[in-house]
Amino acid sequence: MLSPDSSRDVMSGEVITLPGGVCRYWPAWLTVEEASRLYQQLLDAVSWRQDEIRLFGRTLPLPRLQAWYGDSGASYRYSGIQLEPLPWLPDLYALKTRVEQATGAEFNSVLVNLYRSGQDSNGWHADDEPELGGDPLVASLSLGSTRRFQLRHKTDRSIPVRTLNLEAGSLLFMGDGMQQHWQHQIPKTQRNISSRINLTFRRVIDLCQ
Ligand SMILES: O=C(O)CCC(=O)C(=O)O
Ligand SMILES: [Mn+2]
Repeated sequence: MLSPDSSRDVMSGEVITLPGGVCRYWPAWLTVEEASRLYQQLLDAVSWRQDEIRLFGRTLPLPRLQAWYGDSGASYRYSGIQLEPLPWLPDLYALKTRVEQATGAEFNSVLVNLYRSGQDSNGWHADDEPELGGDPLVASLSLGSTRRFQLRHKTDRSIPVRTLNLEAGSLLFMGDGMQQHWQHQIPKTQRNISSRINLTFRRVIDLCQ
């Protein structure tokens, strides 16, 4: 059942209109077979790294593994972690092209996350670093275990939190206003689940231009 502020169209996905932002969502963007093949291939092929973050004066391991791929020069820094792009893997580049066709946006990089279990997570944040420009567009493709993805307004806490269960093969496009006005997270879960891979395609703008 779609809520009154959403509409569905095969090409443009389900449009989720929020105060100050808009998303488009394709729950089964890849077939089950394709999603499971890509999950296995990426699990093996991606150069996973365990980064650390400094929080309240302590250094802690990031609660997930990650990797950054993209065009040369598409460097990205968040939470004090500097990411230099690895050259595109063929699977990642092919997905980037398809995601661009579906969303109409252009991307030059992808952050790949590996949530090893329900204890891995991604806290409330927006993808609003300066190198992503004024109103970043981000496309998120999920593989492996289903995880809860939540959205909350940055300032108006009277607006209810929105939750989407991102299944393998789903594509979520966070469009205009979403990084300016909303935050998102993947909370931990006590459920005994296996791992999940998430790809967020992004466009790094050359700040030196
Ligand atoms: O795993 C997800 O669905 C979201 C990942 C994310 O928001 C990020 O890496 O910035
Ligand atoms: Mn994010």
